[in-house]
Amino acid sequence: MSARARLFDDPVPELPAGVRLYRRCLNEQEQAALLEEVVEILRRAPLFTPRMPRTGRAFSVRMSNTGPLGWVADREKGYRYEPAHPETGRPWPAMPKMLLELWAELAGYPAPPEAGLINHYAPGAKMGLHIDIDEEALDAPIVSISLGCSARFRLGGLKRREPTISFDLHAGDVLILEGPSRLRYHGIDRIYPGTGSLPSEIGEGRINITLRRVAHP
Ligand code: MD3
Ligand code: FE
Repeated sequence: MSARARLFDDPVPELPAGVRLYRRCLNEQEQAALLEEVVEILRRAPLFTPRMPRTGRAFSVRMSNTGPLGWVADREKGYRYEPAHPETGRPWPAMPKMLLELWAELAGYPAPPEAGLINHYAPGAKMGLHIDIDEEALDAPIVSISLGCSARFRLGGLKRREPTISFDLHAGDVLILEGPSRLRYHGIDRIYPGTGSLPSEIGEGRINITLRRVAHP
């Protein structure tokens, strides 16, 4: 099988309740339009390197945010949401209309997302198994959009040691985590270099945007 065929035909295991995967939810044109918005956001709110609380160890993923709140992480104050960029001190750029529309269409939640966390994976970057628990509104889903290179995604249980399933996420895929799956462990094992493209302003690799409701409406 060719690399292209494999990219489109790779199997997805049966997904647990509360996990919805929309393969190629965004077509090429929509991906390009969204990436233009991301370029503009990153011009005003450059990617920063988050650090682990206490140890100060750097993430290999670099991040920025869009919307009234953004997820940040540093040695001193740990993981939290802030209204401004940690380095520029400026408010995060407004959430693009297309992201608000995507949330309204798919999330089934009575309030808009407050944070759009933008993760950039250069080749070699990964994200260890973790849970997303810094939001007060844990009743809201997380909507994740993948752009650029494909990546190996791992989804576990509610405890770190439970078995995991793995599948690939490709450009244009939208993954929704809700209800019983909202607190599952998950991570990105690796990206597949050369499987997708990002604008030159961003460089090689993968972008993931997660839309999050932080406060109870
Ligand atoms: C499963 N991002 O930003 S998105 C994150 O591809 C994060 O950059 C990964 O994990 C990425 O926190 C994965 C898919 C995702 C997001 C949230 C989840 C999967 C999830 C929450 C619960 C279970
Ligand atoms: Fe996460």
